[in-house]
Amino acid sequence: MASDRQQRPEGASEDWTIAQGWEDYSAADHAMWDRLFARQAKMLPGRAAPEFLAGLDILRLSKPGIPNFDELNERLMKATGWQVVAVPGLVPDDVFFDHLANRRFVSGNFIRTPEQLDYLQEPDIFHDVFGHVPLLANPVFADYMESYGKGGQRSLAYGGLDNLARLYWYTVEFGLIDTADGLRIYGAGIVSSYGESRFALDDPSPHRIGFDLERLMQTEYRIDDYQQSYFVIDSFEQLLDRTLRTDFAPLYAKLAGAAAHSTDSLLPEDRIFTRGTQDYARSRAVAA
Ligand code: HBI
Ligand code: FE
Repeated sequence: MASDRQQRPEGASEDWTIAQGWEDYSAADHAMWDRLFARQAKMLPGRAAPEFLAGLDILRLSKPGIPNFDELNERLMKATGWQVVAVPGLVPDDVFFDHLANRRFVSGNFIRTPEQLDYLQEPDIFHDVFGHVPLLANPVFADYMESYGKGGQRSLAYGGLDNLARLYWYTVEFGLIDTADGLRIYGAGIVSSYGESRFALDDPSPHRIGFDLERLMQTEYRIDDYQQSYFVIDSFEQLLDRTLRTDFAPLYAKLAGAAAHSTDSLLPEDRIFTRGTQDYARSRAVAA
């Protein structure tokens, strides 16, 4: 995690927020949103968690194109008391956690270009809003996100950020959920990605492992490619309950002395949904 504090851009407030500047989006920007939205919305039924699909409607506003945060926030506030605020890009960890702890989700205000259609380094408004907002309209997940923000603030004091960041990564960004109809995706990094929406569910390469908080907080992750392991929750209630009932301070102390598990490790105590071949990761390693 970056320890050197980033410089707050000129024009951004103390809390790093900026105006969305909805009037300034070009026709091409709005068309990019509509194109990405249509592509994902078509693919996600039968793949995404029912709670995510139910939340998608909150993004269908009075005008097509990139959602105007004023209108979106009116709906989101009614649903769960959350707000979306615009930021120029990645914000420092303490700023990020302060927003979450107060039920504000930060979103980049820019959208990717056609050259960046399937890969970009910093989260844009499509990832942040399409990926994250539908579940923020779900009361249980909304509480989980606030609780994560509060836990994030405490993790900075305990030196537990690296461990806690893995919880965010393997749930909020890349989580899978077990349903009566089979595994479904809910992580924002998956549902906002055309390629990973298929890979995470259908590809024989990655491991799919039952959620275990301590195990997951010891597991490294990849920021450069599809995940080699996904963790599967039973329900959002389980996720919220497990994190609310855990005293993280002693856990951080314990994990500080333990070696991390690699991205492709399987442990004897793992509840394995799929033992991955890791063929995809191997082919990429050879090509690199
Ligand atoms: N900033 N804009 C933005 N979006 C994030 O997801 C984000 C961030 N800053 C820090 C951060 N995430 C991390 O603290 C978490 O992923 C743990
Ligand atoms: Fe994200």
